[in-house]
Amino acid sequence: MITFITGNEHKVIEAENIFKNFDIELEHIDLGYCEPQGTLEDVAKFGAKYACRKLNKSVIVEDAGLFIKSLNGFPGVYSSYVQDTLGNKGILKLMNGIDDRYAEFRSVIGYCAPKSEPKVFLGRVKGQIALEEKGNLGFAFDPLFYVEEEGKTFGELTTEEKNQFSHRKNSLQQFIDWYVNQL
Ligand code: ITT
Ligand code: NA
Repeated sequence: MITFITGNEHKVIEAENIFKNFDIELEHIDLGYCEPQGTLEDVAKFGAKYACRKLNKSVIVEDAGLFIKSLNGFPGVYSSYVQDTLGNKGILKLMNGIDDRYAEFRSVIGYCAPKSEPKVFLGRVKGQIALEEKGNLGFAFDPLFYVEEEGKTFGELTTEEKNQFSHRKNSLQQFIDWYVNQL
């Protein structure tokens, strides 16, 4: 069994939906830990090791962010803070008049097992910052994140649809491939 440490219910729903296709049992605990300042990888490694040692269980944590090219990667590692302060409206204001709207979501899964060191798995997905928020099916930045191939924002995709190709799907799939292989 693997324990997913997160305070974000939406992540849990997406992860459960991905794990159900594999023979891996997932439980969820909201441990609440202090995140160090650093890259997504640093945060995921730290969190996984901390939770693993604390619970003496195999755990995964995830650190994610939205990286906007024309803003030099902002909000990036500050995504959580920016979502709670500027919000999507604030991002749209920053993007006002900017033509290059390329952005990507990144998700880093940190995994740690008792007596081992943590490992990380990076997933990404490419998109554009939409001109306005669209859809209410997702969470946080989802209504802003437009995917050309779908002709829709993440906010307009169901969990099933988002899970076909999202940053979280990509990082979790890499983790699962590795995990299943080392069993
Ligand atoms: P944890 O407890 O797992 O850390 P969190 O919500 O703080 O949950 P992150 O730090 O990984 O998650 O995420 C940074 C921000 O990016 C935060 O505001 C998230 O809501 C947002 N975010 C992460 N994944 C997202 C997704 O798939 N769609 C939209 N927004 C997302
Ligand atoms: Na977080």
